[in-house]
Amino acid sequence: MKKVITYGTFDLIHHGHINILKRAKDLGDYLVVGLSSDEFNALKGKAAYHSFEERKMILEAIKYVDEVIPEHNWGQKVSDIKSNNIDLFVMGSDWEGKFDELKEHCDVVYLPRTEGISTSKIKTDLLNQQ
Ligand code: C2G
Repeated sequence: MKKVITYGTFDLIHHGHINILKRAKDLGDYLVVGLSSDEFNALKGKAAYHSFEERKMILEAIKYVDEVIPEHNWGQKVSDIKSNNIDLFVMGSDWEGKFDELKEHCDVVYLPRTEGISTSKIKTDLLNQQ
């Protein structure tokens, strides 16, 4: 069984998120998502609309996602890869090259981002509609 992992905040789930989850799952048999905790989001300078538990529930309802684990910090990826027997690490192309050190432990693939959508765009567009 080929196990894939990807990480993110996945707030206000949109088709860009679904696209990366679908493509990541298509590259293997089992997809683990490292979901950023609310505390880690604060470190990333992000304030998610949905709490970790709400974002976890939504992700677990997506057919491409097999398992959700918490992402607490930048440094846990190697131990996650080892403890979950991960074969492939996938991220969107906005992270191109940023996680290449993981190539010592598994394959690393960056997939093209879905253009024209982002959680911050959703927030901005909704504000402008008011
Ligand atoms: N993404 C995408 N297309 C978009 C928006 C997002 O492909 N239009 C991808 C991102 O490239 C990322 C994933 O969806 O691979 C999740 O994006 P975010 O929720 O914004 O996560 P991010 O803030 O990038 O956190 O340790 C890694 C970090 O946790 C990643």
